[in-house]
Amino acid sequence: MPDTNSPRPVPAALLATLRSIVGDRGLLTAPSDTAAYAEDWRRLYRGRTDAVIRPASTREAAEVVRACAEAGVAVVPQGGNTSMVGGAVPAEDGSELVLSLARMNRVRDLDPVDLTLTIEAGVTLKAAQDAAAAQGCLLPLSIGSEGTAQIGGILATNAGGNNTVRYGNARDLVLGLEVVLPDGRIWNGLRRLRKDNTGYCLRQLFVGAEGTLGVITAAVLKLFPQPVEVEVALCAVPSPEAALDLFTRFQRHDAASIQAFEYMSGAGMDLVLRHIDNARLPLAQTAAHYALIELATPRPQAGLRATMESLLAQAMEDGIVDDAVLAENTSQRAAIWHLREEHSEAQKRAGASVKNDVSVPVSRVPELIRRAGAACTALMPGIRVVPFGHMGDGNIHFNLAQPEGMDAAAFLARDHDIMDTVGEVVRDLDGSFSAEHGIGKLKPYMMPDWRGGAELELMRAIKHAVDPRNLMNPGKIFP
Ligand code: 2HG
Ligand code: ZN
Repeated sequence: MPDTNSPRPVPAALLATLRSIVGDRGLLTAPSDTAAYAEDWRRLYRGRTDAVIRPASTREAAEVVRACAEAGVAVVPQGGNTSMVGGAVPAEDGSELVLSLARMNRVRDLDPVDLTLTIEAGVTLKAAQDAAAAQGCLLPLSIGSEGTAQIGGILATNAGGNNTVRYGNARDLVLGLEVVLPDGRIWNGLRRLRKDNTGYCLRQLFVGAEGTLGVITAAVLKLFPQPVEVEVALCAVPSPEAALDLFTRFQRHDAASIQAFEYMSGAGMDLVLRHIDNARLPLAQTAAHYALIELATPRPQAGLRATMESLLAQAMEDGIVDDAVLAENTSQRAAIWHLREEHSEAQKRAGASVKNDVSVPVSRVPELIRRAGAACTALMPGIRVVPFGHMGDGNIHFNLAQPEGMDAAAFLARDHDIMDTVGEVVRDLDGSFSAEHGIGKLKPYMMPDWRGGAELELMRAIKHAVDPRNLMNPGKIFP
């Protein structure tokens, strides 16, 4: 076994070549500058790297990848470094270089007739949404880390988020891609066609590949008309079953207007109210379960307010909603979403947590919440069960916070036990062990069990065909 702690420095000649390609501004080598790129947001992994390379153009990125390939040095593509599974951290031995796309942050084109946005990988999701909104369009991808996460990383990891229930995942929004291949060639697939049926769909190979097949440098994304009516409600509900019933009622009434349908547990909301500044519950009292509903439409006078009010009034009469509040304006909408979006940060501040980004068929979400909760409590009495997430698409973040007072390291040492306990229930419900966060460095060990046989063999064959020397983001996805 190689000693992962003994350093394997990158050849000085390669660093000189890279500097000649990207210039001084494009190469960070001081440990104080590179450290933040070598550690993940959750602080599960701390790697080491001799340099962070920051190309300013596709041509520079391609030359960088070619130079690294010729030197046999592996590259870790990195966007906003917001991975929940350590998908963008370099190895501990310092043998890999980080390729940051942050300086490739231009909007190349926005066409409001074609409803397409051609954009470079380093643009943050928030900046991309704003660019679309400035032209009366909607880029319907929304995740908690959108101010930091970048388009390249979002596509490489096939991010999901809050609007999947209506618009699908990141891969459903991609029409075209530009990719630097592991040998430094550029594949320009930046086509903005709604129909293009020409053999294997290569762009979908790179979406969700987590940077193991190449570096996404630009993309063409689908846009939609900007909604003119938006309604957001926060509901206290008596049970996960009631939340599901509520979702079904909205779906039957007008599925096309559901922009998001999120579930939160009382435990998660309590952590947000305790740890997050400006978090205030706009309901009379706390509850054991909550649902957040967002309806939106580009149709004028669609009457979404009336829809929301009448469905919620009926739901209260039927006992599936205990209390509800409707946002009156944009800032109230943002305040309600703040309670949901700060769940990850609140859990981080509350101590160690083990995350299970899982999905099951939507109809089985309540059973997942109950059974996995009971199983985790049986495994570790006092464990704090904090499920929340995208109920409308079946993706629940079945997160567990350490028991109060327990040593964080002792809790984290049990992470596989906890993940396997949740995994057993998920498997029984025909679900997936990774719904939207991907595999990264955290979950490769689960791949043989969940995706073994022909599926994993095919993935390995593709990896070998595209990156035979394993120089693109090694150590991710594959065990
Ligand atoms: C979310 O939905 C993110 O907020 C993060 O996917 C979930 O912290 C998590 O587990
Ligand atoms: Zn999520």
